Amino acid sequence: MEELSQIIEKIQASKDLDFEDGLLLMESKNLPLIGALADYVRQKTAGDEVMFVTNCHINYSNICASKCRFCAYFREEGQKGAFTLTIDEIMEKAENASRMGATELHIVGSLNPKLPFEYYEEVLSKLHEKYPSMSLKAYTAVEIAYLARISGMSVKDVLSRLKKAGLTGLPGGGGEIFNEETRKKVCPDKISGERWLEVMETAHSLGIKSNATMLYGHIETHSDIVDHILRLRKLQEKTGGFQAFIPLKFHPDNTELQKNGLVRYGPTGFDDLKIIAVSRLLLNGYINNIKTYWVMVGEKLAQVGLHYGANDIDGTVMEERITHAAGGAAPEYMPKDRLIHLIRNAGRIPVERTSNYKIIKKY
Ligand code: V47
Repeated sequence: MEELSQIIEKIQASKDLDFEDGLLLMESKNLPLIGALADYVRQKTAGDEVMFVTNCHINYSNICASKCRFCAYFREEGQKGAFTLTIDEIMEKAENASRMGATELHIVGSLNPKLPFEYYEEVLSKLHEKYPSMSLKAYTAVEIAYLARISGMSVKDVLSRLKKAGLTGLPGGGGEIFNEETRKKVCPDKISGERWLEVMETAHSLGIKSNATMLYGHIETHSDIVDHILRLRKLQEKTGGFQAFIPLKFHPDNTELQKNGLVRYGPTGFDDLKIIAVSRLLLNGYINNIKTYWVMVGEKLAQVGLHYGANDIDGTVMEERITHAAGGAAPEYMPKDRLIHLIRNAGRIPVERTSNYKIIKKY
């Protein structure tokens, strides 16, 4: 308690926490206290409502030039299990999602050298034409930077054309960990953290909202975690375009990091709750929605996360593939009733939202 007394004072006075505060929190083992502080801040900023969305993930391809060492999902062209969906196949998946009541499609894939920019644009325009009220949260900042590179267009032009085709917002994937040295070790061929932030800044300047993520529990240090969250906070101060922060729990199975012996086990439950709580505390006043992502932490811990600073449980997530390829044990789909049950049992009010955080229904 003593070690965190200055932090408690800052929180009570609604002052921003700084890098040193973040490190102290990360190093502390006083999880109940950190959780209580985060819960206090969550109550003040987000109240007792817990958001969720009825959504479906569509992964259009797993053939990827990036070959990240934490990823068990990608395949090389011609390798067993490699696939690329045709636009008709994507439409079929969207039809199924629409029949199941989805209001958001989360569309991400890979850096597939065979797919031209026009494929990405047509996916959105066809979906938008057929399902005009469906939110299309599509393509990470990494995919957007790749599209700019292969098409010769600027990031701004890529985003403008995609917006015109029906893009609602960008998912937060590809953030991984911004620290340059660590990033080089876990995803050497991916764009830098600074480039990721630049793409997000351009999206926000065009009125395209986005989410932000951080992959934790691999080889990163506490300092990398605090640095990552504070870089996001700095950009948010400038643009206000991030809608939610989602800490992503690393799953090591079938990944290069595990095969090389660099990571043996993924994060523990203690780490999962600590990261949610520290994110809430560091982002207080900047990003108001913190997700506890049941697909990665499991439904039981996701529910507990609602008492450690989170106010959003993501969604029904039909067809999640990336975590499952790396040993994720959560189901691939969570019926809406079950999400509502989890939220209510945590003593909170379930609120169904759109992709862009408009309220659809309170339960
Ligand atoms: O960018 C890859 C991560 C991300 C592994 O914006 C892994 O609302 C754990 O970004 N273990 C994709 N994680 C998922 C993502 C996401 C999910 C839910 C909601 C939103 C949102 C975004 O998954 C990748 C990468 O960081 N990832 N491999 C792994 N082995």
